[in-house]
Amino acid sequence: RNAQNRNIVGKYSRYPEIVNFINNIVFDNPDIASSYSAGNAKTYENRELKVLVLKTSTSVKSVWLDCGIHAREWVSVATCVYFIDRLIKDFRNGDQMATNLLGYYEFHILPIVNPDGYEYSHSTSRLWRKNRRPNSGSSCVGTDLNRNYGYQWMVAGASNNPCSDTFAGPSADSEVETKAVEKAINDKLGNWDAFITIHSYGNFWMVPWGWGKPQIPDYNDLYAISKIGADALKSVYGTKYSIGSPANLLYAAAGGSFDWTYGIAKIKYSIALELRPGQGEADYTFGFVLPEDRVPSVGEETYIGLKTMIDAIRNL
Ligand code: ING
Ligand code: ZN
Repeated sequence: RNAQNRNIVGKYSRYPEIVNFINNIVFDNPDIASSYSAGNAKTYENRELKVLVLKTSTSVKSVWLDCGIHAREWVSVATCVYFIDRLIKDFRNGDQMATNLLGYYEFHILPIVNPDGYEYSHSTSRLWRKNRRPNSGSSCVGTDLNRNYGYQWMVAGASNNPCSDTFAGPSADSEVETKAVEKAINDKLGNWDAFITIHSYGNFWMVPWGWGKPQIPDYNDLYAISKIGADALKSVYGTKYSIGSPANLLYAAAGGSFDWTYGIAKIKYSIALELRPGQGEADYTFGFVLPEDRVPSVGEETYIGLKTMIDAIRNL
């Protein structure tokens, strides 16, 4: 166990600190924690996509949670870290919902889908969004990983210009980060009860589709479960979320991860969140650059919202 490190829970932290955090969790909790490298892949800058698995001997189905697909959305990454810490603490303290959840589910948590971009947003350019792989024939770097997934790729809200922040990549599933997540999902296909991917900002609790306005066949079921989560989240600090699809709440955007998990991997409860700040809040003008002292409350409310939603899915 590496005890030299600062406690990163409730803080913004760097990629190596999060790798250490996961390694320490595994070392300290050998009965419930393990980790693997998604897709056994390395990013362009040679980083691993380290997934933490939390489960018990009775876990039968699986839940996926990822954060940090977009580099600048730091509060997303910090919320995955908070979620891991709090779920383990609640479980150890005998919290009923945490006990029920880990008694039934295997959690796969990837706190940073886009480590190269994340580090670049810390070192060089705070508002960087994409990954950091160079594009052939252009001096502009990076692909928007949430436009790169291979379902209805490039049909709306994505760009074929490598200099755009929403560049969808040279082809569908071209990026190692995309392929790694798809491989991890494919390796347990049919076993996932939920896929949850976390962004910031705007306070949105989102269901597919991103690619366009048509309503999914399961809309009413996804809405009901989202309402349970958003109500639980609101009960903590009064934060209000709007529920709906990206195409209806924000803008149409194809190639997002949850369109792929819903459309291709057939994970019914495919959910995407946009964390704080939300419109109408005093913090709204901070946008992606939310002050670090908000991290513990965002982490806590999101944890309560997600755990309540997942427990409702478990009880279906
Ligand atoms: N928002 C998401 C984006 O990629 C989204 C919204 C989610 C679109 C899921 C499509 C699918 O644009 C941010 N803030 O990145
Ligand atoms: Zn995002």
